[in-house]
Amino acid sequence: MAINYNERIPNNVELAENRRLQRALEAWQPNYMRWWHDLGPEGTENFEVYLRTAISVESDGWANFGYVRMPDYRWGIFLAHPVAGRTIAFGDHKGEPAWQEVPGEYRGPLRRLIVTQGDTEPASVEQQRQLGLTCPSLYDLRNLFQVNVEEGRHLWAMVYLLHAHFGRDGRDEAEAMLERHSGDPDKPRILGAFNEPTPDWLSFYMFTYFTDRDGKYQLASLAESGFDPLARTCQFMLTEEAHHMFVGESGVMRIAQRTCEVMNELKTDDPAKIRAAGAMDLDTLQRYINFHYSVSLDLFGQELSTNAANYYTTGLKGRYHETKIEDDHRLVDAAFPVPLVKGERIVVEDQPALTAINERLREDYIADCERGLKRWNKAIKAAGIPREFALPHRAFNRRIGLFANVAPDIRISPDGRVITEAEWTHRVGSWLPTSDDHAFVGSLMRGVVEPGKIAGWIAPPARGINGQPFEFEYVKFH
Ligand code: BYC
Ligand code: FE
Ligand code: FE
Repeated sequence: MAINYNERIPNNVELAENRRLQRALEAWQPNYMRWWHDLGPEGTENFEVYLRTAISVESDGWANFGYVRMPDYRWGIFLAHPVAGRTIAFGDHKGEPAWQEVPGEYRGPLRRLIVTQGDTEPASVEQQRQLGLTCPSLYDLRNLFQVNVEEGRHLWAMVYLLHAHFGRDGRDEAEAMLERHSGDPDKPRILGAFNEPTPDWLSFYMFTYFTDRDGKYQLASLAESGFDPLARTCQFMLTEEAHHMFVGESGVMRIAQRTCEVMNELKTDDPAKIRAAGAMDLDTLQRYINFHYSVSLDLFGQELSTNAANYYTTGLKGRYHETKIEDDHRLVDAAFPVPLVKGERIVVEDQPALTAINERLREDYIADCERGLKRWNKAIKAAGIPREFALPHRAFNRRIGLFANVAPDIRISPDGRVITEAEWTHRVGSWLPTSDDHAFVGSLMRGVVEPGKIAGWIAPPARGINGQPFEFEYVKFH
């Protein structure tokens, strides 16, 4: 089960023993490389980057760091080890052996889940493709590229499942992954957040904090799947995801730290003065939090979803940490509290737990988001600044679900009040990033690529990568 890097497509699935599949994937590979060249990180063909590459799917399999020439990264197919005798943990098939092949009756919905998951991966690479040009330091540039190559690998993970288990339509879907593009008016990516631009590094850190975290929760739910190859694939993807969220959390933290430093130096909390000193004021950071959080909440789908109920009942997609939950894992008669708008107020009402599966996952996600906010607030407090970040109400700025179109002329404020469209229009500039915010943040974005140097709007990291100092030459240009 070791990863075989001697093959054209590195893998731990004994690809060489299935010539047909191997040939099909080898035929897809040049299309992937063309996509990476055209829509992957801009202008990086000759960069050597200090990257980690998996040498095994064991927990110490990440110990391998070294310089990799960007397009030579070895994208491959890595599944977590099978668990002998694994059974399905939930739904109508609870207790039956996990499926090694796609059950015919669930082929359509299973393919749809895999395609939706797969589509987000190259989308994020497309969204981030220009960021290398304006990196705040070599350390950050290296982290960006690490995230990018791993999102590319996540696409490989889903394409493998499509090729290996879905025949002709699987191959067609694999092609279509490279034909939809983020923000393309004719062929957009499937989910909303993946068509939003990621124009600056503040957006990038917010995206990796909030949107990659949706990835964590979706992957964890798919890692419970009764379809064993999907479960094992997602299990390994989760080990890569942890670093992406670390990049986001530490990135926002370092920006807030730098802002506090400037505020203390200048003894001011005036956003104009903070900006004039080349730092990002905390109000702007809060508006970015509001945007990225609300857009990421939409990724969990409708609060009440028959799709989600069916995925669960049929054993395709479970709950977060399904096997650690103590209930009957069928949920036929169970209820779950769901917030909804009643007149002037948001109230919480019990709904069938099966239809509320998406909302339950969103709830797990919200609790996880709070943890990082607490850590950011602790750092702000430690700097002596009397100010806290907060997550807006889950109903704020939603485009999917019960809060998306409550009624004409009705909106929800960040503190969860039902308000009129007029109040929204009047105040939205203090709630969501404005064009002025984007222009200001954009004006700070200049590439800093000398080892040991860093842009003025962000603090250096507490420690480097793999025990290396911050001054290490994380990227070599040729
Ligand atoms: N935008 O019944 P509903 C990641 C559609 S991120 C646009 O609630 P369901 C990553 C929905 O498709 C993780 N459309 O749907 C992060 C449905 O369409 P149809 C990605 C949306 O299926 C960073 C309709 O609305 N993985 O890995 O219960 C970097 C009704 O909705 C949206 C997954 O998402 C939206 N936001 O829930 C790189 C896992 N939301 O049927 C990577 C796989 C809903 O009416 N996907 N719609 O045509 C799923 O599990 C489900 O598809 C969803 C939606 C949870 C997304
Ligand atoms: Fe991913
Ligand atoms: Fe990710």
